[in-house]
Amino acid sequence: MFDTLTGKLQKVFKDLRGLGKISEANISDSLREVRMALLEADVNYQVARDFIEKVKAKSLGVEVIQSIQPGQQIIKIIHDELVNLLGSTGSALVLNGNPSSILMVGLHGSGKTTTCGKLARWLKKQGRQPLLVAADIYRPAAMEQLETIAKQVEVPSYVKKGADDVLIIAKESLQFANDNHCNIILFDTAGRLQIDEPLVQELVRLRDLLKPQEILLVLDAATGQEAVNVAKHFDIALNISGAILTKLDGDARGGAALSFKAVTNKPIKFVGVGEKLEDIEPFHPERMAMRILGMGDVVSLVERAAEAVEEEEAKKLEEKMRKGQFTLEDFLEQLRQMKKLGSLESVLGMLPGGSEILKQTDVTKQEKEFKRMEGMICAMTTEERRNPAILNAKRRQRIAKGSGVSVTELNTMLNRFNQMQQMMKKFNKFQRMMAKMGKTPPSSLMKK
Ligand SMILES: Nc1nc2c(ncn2[C@@H]2O[C@H](COP(=O)(O)OP(=O)(O)O)[C@@H](O)[C@H]2O)c(=O)[nH]1
Ligand SMILES: [Mg+2]
Repeated sequence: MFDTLTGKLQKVFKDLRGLGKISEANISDSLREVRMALLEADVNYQVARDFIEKVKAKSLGVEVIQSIQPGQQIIKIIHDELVNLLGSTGSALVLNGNPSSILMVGLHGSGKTTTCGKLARWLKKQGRQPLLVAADIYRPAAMEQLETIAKQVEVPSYVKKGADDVLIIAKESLQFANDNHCNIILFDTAGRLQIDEPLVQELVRLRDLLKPQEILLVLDAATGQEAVNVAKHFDIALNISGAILTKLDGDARGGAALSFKAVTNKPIKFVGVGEKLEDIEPFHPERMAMRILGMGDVVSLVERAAEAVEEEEAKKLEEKMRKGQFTLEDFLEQLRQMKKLGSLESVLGMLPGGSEILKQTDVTKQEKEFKRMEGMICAMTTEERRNPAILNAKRRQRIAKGSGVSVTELNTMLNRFNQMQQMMKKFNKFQRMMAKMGKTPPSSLMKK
């Protein structure tokens, strides 16, 4: 479904993902590509333009969440706007009549008759008693088709071959429904190759007689934007209650699905995803957006981070970081080498699960080592401390002697020191992050 669109968007997202900063300049290329992808998917021009404008405005005004990359936030914004475009929330059928009636309308070949059968099957599974009514009097074959489908899905049908007035069929079917305890009547109406006045007149008369709870326009999604033009006409003529998009399993590019709501302001209620009678699904904008983007992971990541920040529960985020990237072991590894932080015991004691680790660690031995390290560093000149690269063999011998250790031990310490510097870089980043979140940086907590 919408493979080409998904492929194009994913390519854009690859570039966006690593984006470190959002500015009009550095997102405009990506947004242009998103717009091109939408247009190629046959999305209505105006709809695509509005979409990009909204995404742009939101992206530039976005509040930066520290723990995720700005580019990922833009992907989330695109997702949210896509959900809006598709209709925000799912729309259920309104079936509060006794019986309820559903008028299925649409052009020839859009999938009306098939969809009537699918919907009847679906409603039956929901515990309803549907009745299928053949209200296409112009094509005897259409009546037979509906009759066959009704048998396949095991629901009753009202088919009156040779009838020449849909209003009579409609009235009689109401009686039939009553006699057979059916509480939802699905009318399979006639189509045309193009919407025309006689068709509209007939549908209007049917509508006025039945006062249906739903007038569902069956639209072939493969016809792209053209489907939206058709929808506009049907909506003006009949005031439809929603649409069922068919053939989304085929080479539909997405244009119809993505433009329908924006153009008609009516919801898509179901989608047809195959020729078989079980191939129908209630339409969920959220799920459809996820499918189109193929980016569920990023979206939920941003959602989770945004939630945490929204709640201003920096503590939670902190814990998350510790649980996630920042394992206690990593941290401990650093702490072991960071003499300046204070007593190992006090530091570990402050960490979740730290007391457990304390039990397993030979703190005294560690602290002793810290002391020796301290001694070695003290035996260095300021210049040597600032720039260990100048430590040649002669200097090393002097320092080892001065601090009472072997040269090997000094060398080991220097190697460790090197590693420690790398670690410290990481740790500083952590501290800065904590400070930004309004938490006391660990170093000031830890200094006693
Ligand atoms: N692949 C696919 N084919 C469908 C779908 N819905 C309907 N069709 C096919 O579209 C053709 C026309 O369907 P039909 O119900 O007779 O259209 P109608 O003229 O509007 O009543 C048939 O061959 C159906 O099998 C769908 O969701 N997916
Ligand atoms: Mg038909």
